[in-house]
Amino acid sequence: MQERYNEAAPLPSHKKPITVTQMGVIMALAVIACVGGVALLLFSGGEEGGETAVSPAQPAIVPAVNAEAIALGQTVFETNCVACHSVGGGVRLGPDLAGVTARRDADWLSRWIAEPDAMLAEGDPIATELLAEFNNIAMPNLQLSPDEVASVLAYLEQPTALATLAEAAPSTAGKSLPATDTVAPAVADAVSIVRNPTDLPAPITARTPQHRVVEMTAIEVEGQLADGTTFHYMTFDGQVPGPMLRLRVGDTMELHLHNQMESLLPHSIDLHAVTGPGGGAVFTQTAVGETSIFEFKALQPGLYVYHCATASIPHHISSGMYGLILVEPEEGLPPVDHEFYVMQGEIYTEQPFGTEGHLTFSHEKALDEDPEYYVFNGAANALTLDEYAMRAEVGDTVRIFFGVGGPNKSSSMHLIGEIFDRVYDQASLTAPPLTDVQTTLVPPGGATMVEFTLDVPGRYILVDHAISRLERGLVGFLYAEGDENPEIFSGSGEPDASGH
Ligand code: HEC
Ligand SMILES: [Cu+2]
Repeated sequence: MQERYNEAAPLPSHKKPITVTQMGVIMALAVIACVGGVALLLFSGGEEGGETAVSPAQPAIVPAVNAEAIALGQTVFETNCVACHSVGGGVRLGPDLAGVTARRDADWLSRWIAEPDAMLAEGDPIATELLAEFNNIAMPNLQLSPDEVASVLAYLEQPTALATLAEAAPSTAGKSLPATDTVAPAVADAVSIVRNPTDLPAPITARTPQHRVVEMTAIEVEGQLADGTTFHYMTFDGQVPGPMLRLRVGDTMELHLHNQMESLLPHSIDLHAVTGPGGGAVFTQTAVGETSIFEFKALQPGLYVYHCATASIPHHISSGMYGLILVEPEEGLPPVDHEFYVMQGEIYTEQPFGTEGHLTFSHEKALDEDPEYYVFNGAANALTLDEYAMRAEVGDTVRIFFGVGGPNKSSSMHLIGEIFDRVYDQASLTAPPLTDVQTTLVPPGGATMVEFTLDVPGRYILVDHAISRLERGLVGFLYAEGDENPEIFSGSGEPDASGH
């Protein structure tokens, strides 16, 4: 039983004794299950309407109709506005909105929330002044419906009304109104955003410089973060990481970035393979429904990170907007049997790790660099699932293109049970590789290329050796099929049968 890491990921047919390390991992996993359960209990048992900081100036009684609008407005606000605004919590990318309904005219406010881009384009004097005051960061058009605009204004007018109401009559109103720390149910039709680690372009064979046209689309999507848990991801082409781009030194790339009509926010791309200010971000700030184009020449070989560079940048990156671009040297890379594409990231949710439901992004935790989830290829434990696990045969040479989207944490990349024969440190493909490496450091916005040969069959476990992160979703499997190799590895420890 304890080998069954995940119900959805049955083991391959070859069974073998588990090692001490694997045992450790398995026990850790048991702990996760327990901790997760406790967290959930604590969470669901939490007080309703826990926000009790009620200002005495607020009216104690709110008409039911208004309360509904305020509740909707709070949801709209938490989904669309918290990345840039607080209500009474201080300035973020945009102004603190406490008291904004008192300091601005109602018509101005409704129009501003609906179409700030149009008002800025017209040169509205208040908007222009605000823009200058906030470092020329323009508030995006969030495509809200008139109802949503009205409700968010109702909420901004009485931001603590619900808490007051819940306190005044906890038995009735407290039940039907969303308290500030409840969780919305998981989105029913949320999709898998996990990119299969085998999904990458083949090695380049053309050995003269070429012009390549690449189309990418910024897609915001409700995705599965963990079992029973969903999250609003932002992606390149719908998956995390974005597509791996592959070209040869001397190639030119013409990149077309589309931003879907359905997006809430503008998006852009900064590729570390680019030489020029902003790495592409200057040319590609792309409004909802639009397309931008830029071109660059790949001057230096290497494995580079790309990411969205639209404010709030940590919000966009942590929500999934990163990928790798490989610039092969003129002579190409040495051939190997398998290439895999893996990236590490962090996810900052308001709700603690293990909470079921639709989790919301926490700007505070992103600022504090205090993530709830760590992920390989976008979702918790994704690469342990049968459909996404890496597979090879004994005797094969394996190469992993590994990057850290982050945005904040370095990875101590390690494959339990294997030694990297070659590490292209810092993803430099022109310096000689390091040899015989156990663990390699990869900084945020950085990458590495590792190569090794599999000598012994079984399951190898990809981790960040900052190993607490394993209990927050950061783990992947690599299965090697083939004949046992007792000369290199054998033992007679407890086989599968023992309990916990
Ligand atoms: C990407 C960041 C961002 C998001 C998301 C955002 N805003 Fe803003 N907002 C700003 C910035 C920056 C300003 C001030 C500068 C300007 O004029 O654009 C601003 C200004 C405002 C103002 C004027 C404040 C004042 O003091 O007059 C209001 C009201 C406002 N936003 C409401 C909202 C609401 C409601 C939402 C969500 C539906 C929202 N904003 C989402 C960045 C954002
Ligand atoms: Cu973005």
